[in-house]
Amino acid sequence: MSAATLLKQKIAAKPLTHIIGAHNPLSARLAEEAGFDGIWASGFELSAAYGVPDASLVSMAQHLDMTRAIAEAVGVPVVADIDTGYGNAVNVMHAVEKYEAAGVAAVVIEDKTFPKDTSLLAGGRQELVRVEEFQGKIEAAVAARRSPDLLVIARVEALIAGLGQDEARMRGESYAAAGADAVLIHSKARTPDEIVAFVHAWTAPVPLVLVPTAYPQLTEDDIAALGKVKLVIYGNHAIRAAVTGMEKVLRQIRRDRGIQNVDKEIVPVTRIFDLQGVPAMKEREKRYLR
Ligand code: SPV
Ligand code: MG
Repeated sequence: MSAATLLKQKIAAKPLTHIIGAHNPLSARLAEEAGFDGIWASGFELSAAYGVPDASLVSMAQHLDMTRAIAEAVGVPVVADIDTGYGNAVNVMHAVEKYEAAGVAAVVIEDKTFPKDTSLLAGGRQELVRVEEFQGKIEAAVAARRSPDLLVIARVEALIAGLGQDEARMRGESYAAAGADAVLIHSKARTPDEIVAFVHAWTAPVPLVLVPTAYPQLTEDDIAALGKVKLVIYGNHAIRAAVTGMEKVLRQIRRDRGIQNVDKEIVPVTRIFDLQGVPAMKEREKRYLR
């Protein structure tokens, strides 16, 4: 079964499907092992991994390569964060063709101008494209997919841009009318009120997607109870966890002037061997090396 069909079936079968951001195959494997339904090939995480702002500086080729490597490394479906689609509707079609061929189950396209600025940055430069232009991008994405199961998710940034509930709802409805399979409504409010109000007012016949980074109080049970939301994305917790872990251990090595105390704090090298697939390689050696 294709990744797209798998994700579509999961979303249909479960009250709420949960995916989490990864920035490489290793972090994606950890997410799969932890029991997440899928992987968010996050632009923010990959930008951070490259040490650059999440502002359309990482190229499509870089993100596509990493997304393909992630999709190859895990059995759970991958949802690609393709930002603004790397340009206009023609760029979107090219991107959808390439990401679908890379094995993703869904693409998320946001209604910001290219180059974008990241959504959660205080005072970020948040400019949206015209509604008609973005409808054209959604229609282009739908036309470009080979499988009807590849989900095209339209991301509304109107609340992020401070344009209010009416603008956000109008945009979401317009994108659903243009053929989006789901609408991601993003918010940087520190409490869930803004998102809860949006969800309550939502009447279009497509499900919603939430990214509760800024309002972590809203649990999966809370989200499921809202109805209408079928997918939750945890945007950047893997890269933040990685920084937390690395900072602690690297600083301790400098403090201790040696690695004598950190071994008990970190996984053994054998754990990394397992995550790399060394046991499977050894099986191959046994069978074929002569
Ligand atoms: C990402 O993880 O790249 C996202 C989510 O798009 S956010 O960073 O909140 O915009
Ligand atoms: Mg992103």
